[in-house]
Amino acid sequence: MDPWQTLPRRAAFTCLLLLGNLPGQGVIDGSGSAAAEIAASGPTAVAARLPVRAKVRDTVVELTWDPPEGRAVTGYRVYRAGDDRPIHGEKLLKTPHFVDVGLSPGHIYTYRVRAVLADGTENDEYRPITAVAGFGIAGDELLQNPSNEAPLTDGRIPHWTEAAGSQWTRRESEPEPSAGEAYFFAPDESTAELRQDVDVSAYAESIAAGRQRFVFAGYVHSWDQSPADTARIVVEYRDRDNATVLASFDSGEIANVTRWQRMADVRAAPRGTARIRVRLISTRYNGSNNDGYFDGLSLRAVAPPAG
Ligand SMILES: [Ca+2]
Ligand SMILES: [Ca+2]
Repeated sequence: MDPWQTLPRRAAFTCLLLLGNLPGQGVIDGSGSAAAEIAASGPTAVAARLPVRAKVRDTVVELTWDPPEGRAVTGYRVYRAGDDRPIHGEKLLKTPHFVDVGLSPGHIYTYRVRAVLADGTENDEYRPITAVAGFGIAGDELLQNPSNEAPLTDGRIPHWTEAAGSQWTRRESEPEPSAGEAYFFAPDESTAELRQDVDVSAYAESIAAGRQRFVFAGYVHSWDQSPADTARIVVEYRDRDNATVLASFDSGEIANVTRWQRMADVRAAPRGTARIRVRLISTRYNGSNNDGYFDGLSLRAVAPPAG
């Protein structure tokens, strides 16, 4: 029997990997072990998940998928990320097809498809798909720790570099996060900057051809005071030597004291782009705290529309 099948679902296990030499096969220098926490989450954890296809137009995304094999399906539901209710209301979709309309060009939409089985449960076998209306299908998230959800490491935010200020941290309330449990915040600095460089050399060929787009999105918020502190995001497309900025998006200083304000940028990477730097800059104009906040960041490559 496949040993993985015997693990209870939705439970965590410690997996111990032992390295050593087999008799007569001295290929490993020494021996050792490593432990890692893994989670058992049923067959989908080990089987390839089913694809969802998308055609992307300016204000419309058309989704299609195949029924799961060997299962009786009574219908389907399609969700947008962050929504608890299906886009199409309570009525099940009877065919593996859905058209989402009235979208905003340049906005990012992530869809989750669920097959509803005969017993009424939802089958989570389909891979989520992310589309940028008007541009195409977006790839995997390229930023590490993009929403500041990872625990601090030695008091620092993992995967981000403090370019100015040394107290960047996770803030969890007042205001509530835009996404998840926490957001980016530099408490006591007058000017603070946090940055992350993303290596995009994997896209060198399409960048050289001038046809590789990337989409950036993020949210900013400020504390309600006057004048208010500001949040600014700069996204720089930099060359191989990391010396020249070939193109950039600059939100300018934003002081939105009432809600998380979304900003987004879709652009073709200039030829020669080798990395993309995301810079979070907060500036204090009032009080002791620097209250420019950042959350829900995203940087993804965009594949051209299919068909
Ligand atoms: Ca967050
Ligand atoms: Ca302040």
